[in-house]
Amino acid sequence: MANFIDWLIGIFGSSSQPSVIGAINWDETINIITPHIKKPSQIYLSDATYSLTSVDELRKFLNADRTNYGKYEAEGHDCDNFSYQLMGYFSKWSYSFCFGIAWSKGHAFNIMIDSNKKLYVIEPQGDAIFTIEEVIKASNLKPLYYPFEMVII
Ligand SMILES: [Ca+2]
Repeated sequence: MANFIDWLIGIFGSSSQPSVIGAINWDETINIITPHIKKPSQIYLSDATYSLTSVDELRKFLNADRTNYGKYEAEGHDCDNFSYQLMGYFSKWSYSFCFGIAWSKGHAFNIMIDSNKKLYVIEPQGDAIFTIEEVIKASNLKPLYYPFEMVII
């Protein structure tokens, strides 16, 4: 029953659409991600422009969203599934936000460019939000998230 309720909340959402606070174009998006990916050719952008929202709005969304409560199953419902699920729920609004999936060598997670045009890493298995600078500096975070090997937004 709890799983069914989680599923319903996931489909219909208990959160409202994050506020749109600006926009970003293709070139700006590429320029922000390129320094952090092994091969720039591995950046896949689906829109010419994206809407932006704030980290506060992202936090509100993450608090309402239930993806982080999913059960981890190695080679089953694992890191890639969590990241696809969170991107899916973040893609249900009328606006296409600059929110996507990234892979490092051994992990899949989410990324977002916020309304200050700063790049963030989001861990969909626990709702942690890190600036890209925090990821690069932290010896426990960097091997998990950096550098990116592929990005889809
Ligand atoms: Ca959550």
